[in-house]
Amino acid sequence: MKVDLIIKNIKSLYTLQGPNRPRIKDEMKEVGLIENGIVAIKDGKIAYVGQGELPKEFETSEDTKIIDATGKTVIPGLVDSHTHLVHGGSREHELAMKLKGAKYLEILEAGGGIHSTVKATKNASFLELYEQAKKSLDIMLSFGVTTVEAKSGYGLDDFDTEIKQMEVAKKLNEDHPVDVVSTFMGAHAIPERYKDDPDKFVNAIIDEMIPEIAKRSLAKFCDVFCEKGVFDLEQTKKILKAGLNYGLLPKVHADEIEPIGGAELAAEVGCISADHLVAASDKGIDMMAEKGVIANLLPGTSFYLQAAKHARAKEMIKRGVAVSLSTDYNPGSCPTENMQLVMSFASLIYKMTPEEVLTASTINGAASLKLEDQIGSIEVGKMADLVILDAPNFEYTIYHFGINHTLYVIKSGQLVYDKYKYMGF
Ligand code: IZC
Ligand code: ZN
Repeated sequence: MKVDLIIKNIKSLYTLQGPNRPRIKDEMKEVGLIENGIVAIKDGKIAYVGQGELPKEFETSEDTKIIDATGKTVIPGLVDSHTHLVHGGSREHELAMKLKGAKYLEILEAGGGIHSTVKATKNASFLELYEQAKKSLDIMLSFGVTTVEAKSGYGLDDFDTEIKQMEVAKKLNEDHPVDVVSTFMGAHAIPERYKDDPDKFVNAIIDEMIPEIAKRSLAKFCDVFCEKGVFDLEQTKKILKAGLNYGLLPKVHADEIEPIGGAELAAEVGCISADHLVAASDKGIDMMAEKGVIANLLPGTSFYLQAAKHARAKEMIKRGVAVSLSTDYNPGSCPTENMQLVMSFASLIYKMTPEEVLTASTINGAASLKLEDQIGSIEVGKMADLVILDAPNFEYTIYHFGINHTLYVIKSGQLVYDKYKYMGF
């Protein structure tokens, strides 16, 4: 077999080899480390993974590219499975309010926060939204992210803007090397004109928006901001069940700020993931473990909100919940595309081991997007998405925090990021 690309002499190759399902408990520590590793790629897929030299049956030609990874680390492409990628404007004007003690939900209640981004997104053209999101996607790629989830939710009752956001995500998925998976999140805030009758907005989402989005195949998932003062448990359940009826898989922003039973609801509905979970109860965690709901945790957000509490990641892992990690990149509560920083936070704040962090950011992230059979590990037949890090081992990248360790990114077998080329020398 002739191969297209070989990465050889890899000091630390983390394959994440194992079952194509979310990894739980001690499985999260099993990262399939190979020292002096080698990977061969053909037609965008992994053709060989091993140690030392390539076996004889694999041949090279003049066209075969060879990357010498002496002293370097190779990991699967990172999966950022919770972002609000496509949006207009930014919210730095809210920083002064926050520093004076204004809380996220207070700013939202006063008509700022999400509502401010709704205005900016409505006023932005398709091209402006595309350019802004592309810039973020480029940054994410530079940090080693090869698959990203993108939520709508800055149109709310302005359905055209919701559609515009999802069309931008679709176009970026076509044009950009990073894969973009789309989520419909019309239920992100209660629009001003529905303030006195939020159920009317819930009905509009269920009766008008969800069927149309399903018809146009604009989203894989449906998500709701289930939070005190936003969407309650009943409304959330109704929306997620309606989405399921149209083939949209459920996800939920659960127990981010107030413990209102979001984790329990996620288990009851059978969500693929419940996200945030800062205030999740023991009962909710146990129910999630029982139903196989992934806890998609976002430590960058609780850090940025300067929250008093953080998600109890280690307790969740102990109780058998599969944990994934994401940036939550959004203009309000976590304006960063830096997945590597989030991974350091997960270790330093949650006390997750580097191995658990790596599992959470690769195969478990893939499972949060229902893509675990295609991406998330470096195994024969899987998509050739991998990152070459300028570090002797993965642990080093957690320890040396806040910087970008990426040297090269390979997406579907193509070299799509080269640190030194990117810098122009
Ligand atoms: O724009 O504030 N938490 N939704 C729920 C967000 C953060 C995004 C935002
Ligand atoms: Zn979010």
